[in-house]
Amino acid sequence: MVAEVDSRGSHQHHSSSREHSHEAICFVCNTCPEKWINFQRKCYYFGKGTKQWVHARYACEDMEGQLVSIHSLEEQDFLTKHASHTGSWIGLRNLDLKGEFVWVDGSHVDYSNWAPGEPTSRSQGEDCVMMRGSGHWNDAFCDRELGAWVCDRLATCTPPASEGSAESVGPDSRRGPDGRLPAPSAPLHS
Ligand SMILES: [Ca+2]
Repeated sequence: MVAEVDSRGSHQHHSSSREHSHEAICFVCNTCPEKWINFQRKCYYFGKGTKQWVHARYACEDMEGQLVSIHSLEEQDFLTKHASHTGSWIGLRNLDLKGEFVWVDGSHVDYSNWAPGEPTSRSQGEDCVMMRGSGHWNDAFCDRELGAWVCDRLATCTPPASEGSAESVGPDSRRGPDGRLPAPSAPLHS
């Protein structure tokens, strides 16, 4: 069972119309738009083309995504496998004078994968973060032209196809007036 909660903290309206008063429906959340790759509950787009950080951010937003945020070793490993070997912009940047890095999508910085000696922003004014081919992070100048970037967005959730639904749905299906199959005690032979 997957709770319908957006782990990144943005709004996601909770739909209860299908869940009231009967058994829970387990939604499968792995549907992605074309050209996006699913991993766990998110979809990833590996963009190619020379861009500064802010233009990579816009490119993701144009596709209804965000520059990627990374929250676990598993997610990092997935990205390292798929991302450009020459480095990709990610959604982390240094917003303020305190030197704190924040994710574009507002999620907590609960994982990091800095390269040894990084970040160096405090002394050098590097405020935008890239992922090297090794997967390690480096803060870099935001106007640097990088050849790749990574976007993410939540995967779309769909209820799983119930067993036998493909042949049972029809004009004379056994579904009741509320659209549900009868209780298991009802005879199911045809
Ligand atoms: Ca750096």
